[in-house]
Amino acid sequence: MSSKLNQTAGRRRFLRGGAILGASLAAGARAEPLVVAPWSKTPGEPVLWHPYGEPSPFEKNVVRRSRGPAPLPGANSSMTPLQDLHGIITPTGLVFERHHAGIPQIDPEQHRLAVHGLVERPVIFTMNDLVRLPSVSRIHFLECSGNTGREWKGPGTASLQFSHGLLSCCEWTGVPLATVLEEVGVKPEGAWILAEGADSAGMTRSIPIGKAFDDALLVYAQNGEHLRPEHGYPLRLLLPGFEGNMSVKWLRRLKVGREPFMSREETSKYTDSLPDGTARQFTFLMETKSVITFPAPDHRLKESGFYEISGLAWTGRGRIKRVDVSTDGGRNWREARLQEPVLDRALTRFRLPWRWDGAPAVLQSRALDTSGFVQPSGAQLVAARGFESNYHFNAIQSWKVASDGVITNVQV
Ligand SMILES: Nc1nc2c(c(=O)[nH]1)N[C@H]1C(S)=C(S)[C@@H](COP(=O)(O)O)O[C@H]1N2
Ligand SMILES: [Mo]
Repeated sequence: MSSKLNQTAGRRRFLRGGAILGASLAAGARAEPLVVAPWSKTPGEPVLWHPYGEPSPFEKNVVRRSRGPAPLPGANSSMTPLQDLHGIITPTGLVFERHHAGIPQIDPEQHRLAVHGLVERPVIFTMNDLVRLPSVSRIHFLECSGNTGREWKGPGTASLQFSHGLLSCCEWTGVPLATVLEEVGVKPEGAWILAEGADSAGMTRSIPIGKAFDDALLVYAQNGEHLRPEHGYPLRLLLPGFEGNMSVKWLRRLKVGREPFMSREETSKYTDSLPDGTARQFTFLMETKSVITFPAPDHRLKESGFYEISGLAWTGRGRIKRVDVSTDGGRNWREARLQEPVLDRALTRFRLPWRWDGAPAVLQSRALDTSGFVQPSGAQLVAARGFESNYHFNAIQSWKVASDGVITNVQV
């Protein structure tokens, strides 16, 4: 289609939308003069009111939330309020946190990264040594593989923030790990790399050497500023599309070896129990997934009429190709509009106009990625994997809208 035709089609769609809106807007309109509010009559706050900018006080409920107190010192997570966000970038102050032993406060002058093992020239880098190397900035999602884990055993919590909030998407700036590996010279038998964090959890994961050379980043900045302490200041690993746990924060050591190192986080944890009693190990990829972020259980629809259904889709395999949305529990599907840019292993925003007639409805979204992978139904996922796992739950999510506008988490 030519761009001219595209514009015409877009305009026609818009007019149709306008017709839907018309009735409800007219009902609210008043033929009265516009009030001049107090804030229009006197100068406002000065510059540098907040030397580091903050949201409006009216947005004070848009915050990360945690399920409860830490079971062990510092071992906790907080969740991103996806229900209140727009576009694809997560504001840094709202990016979920997952720490196994709290947030270390690290002086960048004293921080070191050791690269050793099966290498020609073992090196200990300072932060200055690292940041002077050629850098890149890329936009990628990061999802904890435990995200949505409570859905394995039936409908989990009635909140998008708590069901899907271990998810973020940021612009990351850092040095390709490949550059550092070329500096130290990986020996031919080097096949895996152990990544270790400087927190007291001593988090360690084994990374296949192919991923390390392909697109792994040694990240020092997030959304344009230096990493925040809770996200790994001054240095973290980022493995695009892989489970969040492997993106080791407060990175202090990389050791090249022949085989995986079989650390705690890849044996007793972060493996997926199967119905036959065995477990899947090294399930790195985050698979195709999507969720409707408006409307969600964290909202309530006050009246029938026009709404724009909106949500997020992502895949560790590449780009999102299509998202279908159902408003009747999966009987009929309509293709949603994907908002540009649709980036490689980044969150993709989708939108679909909807007129709610006030009757009960079940909203669902289903993503398809460029590799041809379709997001499974809950039944398909459980048939393949059983329900003993805590990780990698990526099934279609259903939100039920009741006639009073209350929204709940259901499985259909
Ligand atoms: N050193 C270290 N790295 C870590 C963790 C940790 O506890 N210690 N948590 C991991 C887990 S489980 C996840 S999901 C991501 C979360 O990154 P974020 O807190 O920046 O969102 O960091 C990973 N990297
Ligand atoms: Mo995680």
